[in-house]
Amino acid sequence: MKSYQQLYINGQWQSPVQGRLFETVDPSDESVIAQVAAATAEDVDVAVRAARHAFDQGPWPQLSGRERGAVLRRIADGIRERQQALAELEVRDNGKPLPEALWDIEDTAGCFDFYADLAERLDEQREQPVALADERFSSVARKEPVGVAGAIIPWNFPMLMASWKVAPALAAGCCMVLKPSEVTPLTALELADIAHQAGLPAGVLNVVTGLGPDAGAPLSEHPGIDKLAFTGSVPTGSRIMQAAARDIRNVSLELGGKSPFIVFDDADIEAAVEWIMFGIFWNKGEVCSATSRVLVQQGLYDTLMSRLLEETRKITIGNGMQDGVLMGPLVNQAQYQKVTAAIARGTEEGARLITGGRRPEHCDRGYYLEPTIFVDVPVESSVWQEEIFGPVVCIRTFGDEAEAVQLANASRFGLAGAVMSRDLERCDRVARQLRAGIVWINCSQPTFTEAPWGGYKQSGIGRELGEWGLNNYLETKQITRFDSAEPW
Ligand code: TXE
Repeated sequence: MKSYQQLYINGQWQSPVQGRLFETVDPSDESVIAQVAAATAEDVDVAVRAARHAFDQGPWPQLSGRERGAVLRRIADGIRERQQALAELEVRDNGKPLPEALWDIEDTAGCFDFYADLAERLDEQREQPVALADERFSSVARKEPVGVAGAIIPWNFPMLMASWKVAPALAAGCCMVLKPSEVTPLTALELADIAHQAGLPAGVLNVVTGLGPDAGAPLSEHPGIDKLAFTGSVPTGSRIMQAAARDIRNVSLELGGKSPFIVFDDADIEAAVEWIMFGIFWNKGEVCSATSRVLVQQGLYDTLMSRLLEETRKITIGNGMQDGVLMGPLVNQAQYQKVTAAIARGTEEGARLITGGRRPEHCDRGYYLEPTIFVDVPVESSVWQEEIFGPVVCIRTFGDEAEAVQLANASRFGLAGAVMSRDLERCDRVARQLRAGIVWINCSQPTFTEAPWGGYKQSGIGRELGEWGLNNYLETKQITRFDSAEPW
């Protein structure tokens, strides 16, 4: 078994060239969980070369989809065998409650199984005939792996976010260098171990832990990378896109959000309350598609608010390992400072804080924050406009459907949105007007491995999950033959 002080490169555990380490911290009590290998540009270079060699010379891209699928299924099995331990590790590193972490790990395994199926299907669907108007020629469109992918992922769903990139890349026949977030690096190293045990050939998956500027930046700039896949903040996404632009590398980005949740006055109030609670307080609001802006039709406002306040006050905050805890600590000190600063700014900007905004009284250590609700939020305020990425929801009223749509779309983000109403025609109409990549009707947040995930506007470029996720890692080649005996 590996040590967290080593990187997984070319099928081996290796110490970082400069021997540097960084600490990963348990946000529930601020204790150090582990010292972790801090990769630098030299290590990234070795990892990219290993992936390059595995792609250019190794068997992986040449295997049939069925053969690759078998390895992916063994990885899924390996994840399930360690589900409890992986979930507990995720709780310590990220702070989320254990039931949520168990759910993440189950979904992670499911993602590998899903892409195992798509890898198999690729065997039948790799080449499709293209009908040409000029019948002297015949043509096929053929799907081939894009090559070596560099994946940079965040800390909110550490292992699940790894699977959204690793599973489709491997299914497609790509090789990969994965850099997890320095805030939650541990389960990505476990994933490397599981992949190794599952018989993944050397160099196909390489995991380099390290800081963004020291390991992420060299990965995004490395000329040996054919494709960059990133999930994280807009500023870092922009840097990655600039690095990709230098050598015209394929890039997909999943960035932030400020997702609206529209409640019409004919909606089922209890259901609306439940979905809002889940949408913003699940995973401490550290969710890119979080229900961070709620738009309530005037007639329903008072009733909805009193029920929402009632439910919010019932939330049990504490260490994610304790039974009955619904909300754990924020992921780290930096995020705690970012969220509390945003709350202070919101109050200064005229939004009315009606609950939360403070550290709970019973928590003297750890990055705990009460669930927070702002009302009467000015549309130009930063709390309404900017991603906070914490358990903070901003609520406003609206008069009619047109105003709801206008307010919902007035954002530089466009990741997700939701609409609640008993009038399904209205739901469908509004869903089609929202400028967002994911729209939920009478629900919020359920995520399906089969369905496309990604954003409009500054929420990103490209789609993950489903067949769209696989296509991220495939090139399309045209092969055209001149069939005529006549000269051209
Ligand atoms: O993000 P970063 P941070 C948002 C959220 C949060 C904010 C900051 O609003 O408060 O981002 O979080 C790597 N070159 N989201 O600082 O910097 C980094 O090591 C290459 C939304 O954690 O985007 C990590 O692996 N890589 C989001 C990854 O980028 C670099 C989830 C994400 O970190 C790099 C997380 C560089 N120069 C945060 N600098 C979502 N959409 O789900 C950093 N990284």
